[in-house]
Amino acid sequence: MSSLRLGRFLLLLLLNHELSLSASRSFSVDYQNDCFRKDGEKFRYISGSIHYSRMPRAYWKDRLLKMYMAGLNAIQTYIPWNFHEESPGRYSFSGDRDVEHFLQLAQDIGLLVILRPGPYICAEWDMGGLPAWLLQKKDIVLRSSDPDYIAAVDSWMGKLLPMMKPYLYQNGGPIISVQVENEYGSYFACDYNYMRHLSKLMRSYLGEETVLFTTDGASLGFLKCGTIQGVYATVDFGAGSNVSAAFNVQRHAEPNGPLVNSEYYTGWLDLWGSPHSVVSSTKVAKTLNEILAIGANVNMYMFIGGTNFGYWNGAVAPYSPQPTSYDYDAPLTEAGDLTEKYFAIREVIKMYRKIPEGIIPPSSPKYSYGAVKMKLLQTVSEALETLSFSGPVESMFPQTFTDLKQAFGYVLYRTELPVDCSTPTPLSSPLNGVRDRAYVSVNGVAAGILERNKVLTINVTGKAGSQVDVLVENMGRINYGKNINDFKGLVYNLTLGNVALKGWTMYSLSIDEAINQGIFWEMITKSSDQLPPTALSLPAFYGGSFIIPDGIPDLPQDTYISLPKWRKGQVWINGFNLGRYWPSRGPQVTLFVPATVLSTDAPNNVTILELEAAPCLSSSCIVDFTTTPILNETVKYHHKQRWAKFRADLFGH
Ligand code: 6GJ
Repeated sequence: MSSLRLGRFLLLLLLNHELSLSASRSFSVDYQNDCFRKDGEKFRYISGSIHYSRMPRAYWKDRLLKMYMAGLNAIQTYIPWNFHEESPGRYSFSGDRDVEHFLQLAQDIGLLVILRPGPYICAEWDMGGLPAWLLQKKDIVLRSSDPDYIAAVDSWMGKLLPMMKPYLYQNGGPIISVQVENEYGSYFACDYNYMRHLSKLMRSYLGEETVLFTTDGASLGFLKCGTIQGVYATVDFGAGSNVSAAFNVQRHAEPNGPLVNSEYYTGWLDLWGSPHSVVSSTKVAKTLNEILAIGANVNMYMFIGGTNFGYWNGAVAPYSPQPTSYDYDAPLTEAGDLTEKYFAIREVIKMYRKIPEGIIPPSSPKYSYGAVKMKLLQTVSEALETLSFSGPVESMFPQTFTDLKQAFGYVLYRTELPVDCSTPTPLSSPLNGVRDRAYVSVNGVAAGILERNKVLTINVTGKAGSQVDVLVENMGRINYGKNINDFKGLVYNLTLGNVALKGWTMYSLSIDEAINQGIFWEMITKSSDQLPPTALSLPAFYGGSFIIPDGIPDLPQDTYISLPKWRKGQVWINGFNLGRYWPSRGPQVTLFVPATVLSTDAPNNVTILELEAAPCLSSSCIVDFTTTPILNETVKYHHKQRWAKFRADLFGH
């Protein structure tokens, strides 16, 4: 056969394969029989939520396999816009952000995918997944027809959705449905033009046959603004709910079609300063059984929560940030370990569908690498020139992170005392403008901490002209409700007495970049001094390292880092930003350390930014790598205390 004829023959074979593939693959809503149909057959999904952005790429397959072995036939995942477009037009889809690889893994394992690309996703994720650079337009109305918002959404969806199209079920991929926005009925704007625009936009990229859906809380009020013509309406509700009442609400929007709970809560979120949330396995299994018994479709939120690495956590209004752990008391722990809840759910599913036979991947072994001695490297003020890659910015009044074009982390604001303060003088944020926590020092001596909604005034002393440093920490943007346009930094003036402080120099701190460049590590051998033994000391960097010998089978293994007697800060291991620690507030006390960030080829470098006071004048200047997570420490600052203090500061009583 000539090469031309062979080529034609192969092309015909390929086309035939494609056509037969696409011809036989379909997923749709069957309104006559109140069900989904997959390839023409009745289909009910039993799904679980997993967020690829909350676990290392190397662990995706293990988690997905465990979900498959629990009897799930689908998974649900969000795509956080800010995780993939950190600045306009600068995209990242590789490594831990390779969503296509994640989708392919799910398909290879035999799991269908319910995709939730937002653009807003809530999810206890910074600003609900919306990129902070949207706030460059200060009066932008997020999640609306605001033209600047829509332009950014169109651009992002124009990048993302063509990438997703090949993964649609009808095109040979695992994606069976795509959510439009996220619980839009809970948002104040109630902008039908926005929702219509979004659904048209998604259809233009994904085709008319793709099942689009919305999700809202199970109440008529939410459905009023959350549903849109031509997009299938689903609801969400948790364990212990009245299942028939909840689905009756869905029936108001969808008199026919499959019953769907898109977020069946298997646990709940945590907040710094509030007790760890738990939901009983018995309760979760009971309501799950009720849902499956009536033939409804369900997605369990979360099936595995994972971790808010780096600065990715969100916050609940008026202001309570979520911790680094997103364990969620889910059937799989933050570290991917099997729980009693996992098996309780598996037993329920077993009553409704055949469970895969074979080995369930086991919980991972944890290794106790033990104590690592830490040494003071530099205070933030000493490291200013090194850390401020873009150099200082001067202005009469303080600028926000957005003004300074910084999304996450820390900015140091510097000014001077305008007058002598020989007696304690109030330094205040009268309009509650510290977003979110400020570490104040005068002439290099720690003076106190201002905190959003909690501490609006501290007292300072010093001579006129004394240098005042205010290190402001962004603790995570509100991810739910009308205040998600959560600007960070000093968003209103600070006052000394009753006079606004003027004449500011601001340093955006590129800490992650500096640590990745090893900037601190030249000094670890030199440093021997410590900070003075005060209750509150200057924000400072500490370093330590430990060796994991190579050639020992199975090492490195996962572990947890405990920071006994440290108070609050950020921790990096080998340059990987593990997240925030705040054992002085709780309930989380240890941080999960995936083995993927550890090395047997070189010393493992631990870098800590301690914001309040390190335990380094005693023998406990250590961090400890242990085998056990602690997420439920007794809370030191419960919300009742918090509100009383906030009210007293604001109203003086
Ligand atoms: C869902 O609505 C959301 O769609 N949900 C929660 N909502 C309450 C928000 C705080 C009061 S908590 C857990 C889930 C996720 O945030 C989900 O993204």
